[in-house]
Amino acid sequence: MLKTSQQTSLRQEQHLLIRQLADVILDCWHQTLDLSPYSLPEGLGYVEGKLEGEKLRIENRCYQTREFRKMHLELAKVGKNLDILHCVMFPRPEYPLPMFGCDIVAGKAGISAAIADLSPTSPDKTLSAAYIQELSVLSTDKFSEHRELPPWADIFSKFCLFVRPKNELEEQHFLEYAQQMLKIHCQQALQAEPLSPQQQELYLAGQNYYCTKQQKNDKTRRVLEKAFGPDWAEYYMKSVLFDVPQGK
Ligand code: BLA
Repeated sequence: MLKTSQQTSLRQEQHLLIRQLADVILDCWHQTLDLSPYSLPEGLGYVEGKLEGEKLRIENRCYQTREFRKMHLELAKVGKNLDILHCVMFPRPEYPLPMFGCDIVAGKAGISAAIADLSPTSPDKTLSAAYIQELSVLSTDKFSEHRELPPWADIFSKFCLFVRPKNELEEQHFLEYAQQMLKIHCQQALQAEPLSPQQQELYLAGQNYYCTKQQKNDKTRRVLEKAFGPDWAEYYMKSVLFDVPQGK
């Protein structure tokens, strides 16, 4: 049931906005950061599953840098009609950096969810003055439908953009927002200074809190459970999508 061999890239089969954002993310990573490979648990680079209903295919790319423990870009396809992009950048606990995360879910009727955020990991759950200053310039009012966040989502910052884009123009506005946010983040990361060991513990706790909350997203879990069963879904959410970083 599980296939781990490398198949032709899913990317060509994905919704245009997903392909564009995947390109933007990879370009930004390659252009600004000094990337090394990051190994996912054995066999989880490319995965296929089918229990009931439609086939789910997952393709993962993962890197690490001086500043980031793990930078994960995932493309997934459920049957012919559901395309997903998922991306999270986990900072190394040495640095006081927020978590960049984004998710696009595209169905037959278009994109139902597009979200991008830089989520704080600091003890007081706020972004630094430098981030706030840069992010304040970005505009979130170019969308006709902003979506309400679910109850578990108290991890996101006030700069979180969560929309259902109504047309190509709004899709491009989302792409632009995510790109600007990512650019700000990579620039800030390059200037980050290491924390004291006591502070590191606090920021690590902030990352743990973020991961614990993201693991409560039932919509993600349900898609994975349908294709792979509940045990595998639990394992995948805890060890690949939102693995809680280890302290020293
Ligand atoms: C929503 N995520 C969803 C939805 C699906 C997935 C099917 C519902 C779409 C909708 O409500 O219109 C599925 N997302 C997946 C799957 C993967 C995935 C299967 O990433 C991976 C294999 N989710 C994230 C990240 C964020 C995120 C990094 O992975 C934010 C930074 C957010 N996704 C997120 C939120 C919702 C969502 C907030 C809406 C949840 C809700 O309305 O209950």
